[in-house]
Amino acid sequence: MTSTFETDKGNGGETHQHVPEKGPHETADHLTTNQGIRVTDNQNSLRSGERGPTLLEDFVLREKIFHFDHERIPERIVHARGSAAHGYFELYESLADITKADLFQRAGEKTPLFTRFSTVAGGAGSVDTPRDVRGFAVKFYTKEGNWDLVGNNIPVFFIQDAIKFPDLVHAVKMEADRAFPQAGSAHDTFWDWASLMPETTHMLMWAMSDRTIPRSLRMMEGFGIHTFRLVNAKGKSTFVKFHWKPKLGLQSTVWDEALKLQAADNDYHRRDLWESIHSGNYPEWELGLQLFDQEFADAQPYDVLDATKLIPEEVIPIRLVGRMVLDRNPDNFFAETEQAAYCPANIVPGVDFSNDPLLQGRLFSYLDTQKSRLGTANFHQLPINAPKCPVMNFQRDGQMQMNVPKGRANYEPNSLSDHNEEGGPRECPVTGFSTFEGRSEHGEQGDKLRIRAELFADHYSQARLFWHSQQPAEQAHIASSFVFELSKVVLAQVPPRMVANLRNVDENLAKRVADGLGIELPKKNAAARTPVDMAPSPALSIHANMKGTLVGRTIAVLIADGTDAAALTTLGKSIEKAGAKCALIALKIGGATLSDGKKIKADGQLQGSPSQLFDAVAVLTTKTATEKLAKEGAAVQWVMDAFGHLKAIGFTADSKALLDKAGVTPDEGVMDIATGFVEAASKRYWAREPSIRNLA
Ligand code: HDD
Repeated sequence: MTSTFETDKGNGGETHQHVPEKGPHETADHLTTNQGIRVTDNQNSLRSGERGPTLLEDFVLREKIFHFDHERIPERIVHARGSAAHGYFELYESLADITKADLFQRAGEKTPLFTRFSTVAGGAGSVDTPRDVRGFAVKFYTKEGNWDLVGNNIPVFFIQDAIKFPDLVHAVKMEADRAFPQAGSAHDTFWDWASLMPETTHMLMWAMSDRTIPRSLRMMEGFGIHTFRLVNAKGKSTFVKFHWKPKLGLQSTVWDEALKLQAADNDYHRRDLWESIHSGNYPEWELGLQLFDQEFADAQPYDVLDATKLIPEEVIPIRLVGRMVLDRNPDNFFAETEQAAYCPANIVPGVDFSNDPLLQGRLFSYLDTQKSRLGTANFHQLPINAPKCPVMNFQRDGQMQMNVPKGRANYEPNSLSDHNEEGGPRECPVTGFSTFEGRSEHGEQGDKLRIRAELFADHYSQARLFWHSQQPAEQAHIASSFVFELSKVVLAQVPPRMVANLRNVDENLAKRVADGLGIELPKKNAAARTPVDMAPSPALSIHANMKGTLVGRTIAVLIADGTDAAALTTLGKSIEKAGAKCALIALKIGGATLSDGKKIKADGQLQGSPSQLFDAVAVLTTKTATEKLAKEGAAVQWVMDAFGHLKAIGFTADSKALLDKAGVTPDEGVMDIATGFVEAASKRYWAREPSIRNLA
């Protein structure tokens, strides 16, 4: 298609569009080269004679191959695998009392945004469901410029100081010499490094929890992590931590399910996000603020500038101030999702940084990395990155300059405007961004020192808080994840060193992990600062915050020839009434002929649609069909896995034989379809787990 580039009106205050002039015979679907020359034949290169050599002269071929050869750009050094969507932020109430940021002034006002979710360790082509932290980056296109809130789905981070980031990333990504494992932390170098860095302990607890194996990008929280500032028109600053709360509630998979999802669908999360938006089920999150002042900060047993610490919601409640709705899929993955360049340094008047040393380092890294990734200092002109407000300055030139600035003035101050010529833009002393003038009385200024503040040395109190805020099933998952990951570590010195650290978190946890590894409980690692006990925070538990809802979920129904048409209609209606999608699975994608003689198409073929793709399953087959399915490995596995993944299973008297074959023993999540299956489907059955799997 025609390569038409348009610069956004926001760039340089200039509008400069290349619109191909229409030739006399031109229609919109003319195939052309990048120079606009119409192409007669896109199937055959130019050759000398019918069977002769291809000619160098063939500019159509050369240009096409040249462009193809250069299609790839360096992937992100971290967060390479991502999926994104357009949407908007809608403000509930004016926040003018705490911030002058324009997007927070008028209740009901919508600000466009682009949100990208990502895994951290894997490459761009890696799977969606490894055990990994998820990035949660939001670019708000405000009227006063772009504000990027570049967060994760975990409210704390592995390290306290940006100087450690390259070590963290080198340790966690595939190992330098062998280039494996891809997209996972279960290997020597990560645990070698982490076990030597006690400050990672709190985040490790989160990473080993089910937070890192989310069911859907739509069902996870987001966090700005650092303490930021909001500044109002009078110059008053309030500290803030940003939260995103998913409307669909929190939900994760279980580990065995996450592993099997990697085989069932590499793109499980990407597809889920894309399909839900495509079908009009727009995912939503509420933006929450934790607001506090210096007096509160000074009174805490942790430092609010330390990114390995959180503020429990029970201590500072979250004020929900607006919602983000993602309502449009990107038109082009590369142009938008891949070229999106987020940067925590992109803030607007009314928002400001804190002295968090991790944040301060990030302020450098992102702008810098975009140059090596996108190849030019002009990447801000790409449509996905361009602000939706005027951009006017004296920055000029550089590779891929898309704007055509006019006039002589490319410096400032100048007096050209005084002489009736274009003098260019001027400073904005009142409306411009002015850095909050923080006072230095809290040790925020002074001699140049390579040290950390005293409270940063407490590496265990909040790890312990997290552990004690989890429900028993969640604790078992955390302990088991440590066992799984450390069992993959070959370096003998590493697992005991990690367990020695865990003894500072909780003796019971450490003992369970040591038992699970089959090693002696090592001597406790000396803590740099004695941990304190904090009141448990139920807000940190996923299980305590799951919504008993089927909205946004999918229930699969296994059908076969002869399936009762009326029963299927009743079941399908009640699934849809509960807000879920009903997926029909059959031996053949062509579907099945129901009891009423009508053929119904399937949504998935059984062998390609294992039950880990669904939130609950039901088997609605005749006795004869069930007997046949009981000899089909994929059908038996389908039910067995649903049971193992703690899902509800619906059956009928005729289909129960399949469950028997799969070794499914009825419990409160396994029931006749007619006796409350759809209601039961909104839950996972944690109590079942100890009967089917040994957890640490
Ligand atoms: Fe980072 C990307 C989140 C610490 C350096 N980071 C990146 C992305 C997310 C985060 C979500 C992907 C954005 C996108 O979708 O394009 N990073 C975080 C969070 C951190 C954090 C929540 C701690 C609270 N990051 C961090 C540090 C450094 C970086 C301390 C370096 C000093 N991060 C980068 C980077 C990346 C990046 C190398 C890679 C690609 C990119 O920026 O655009 O600059």
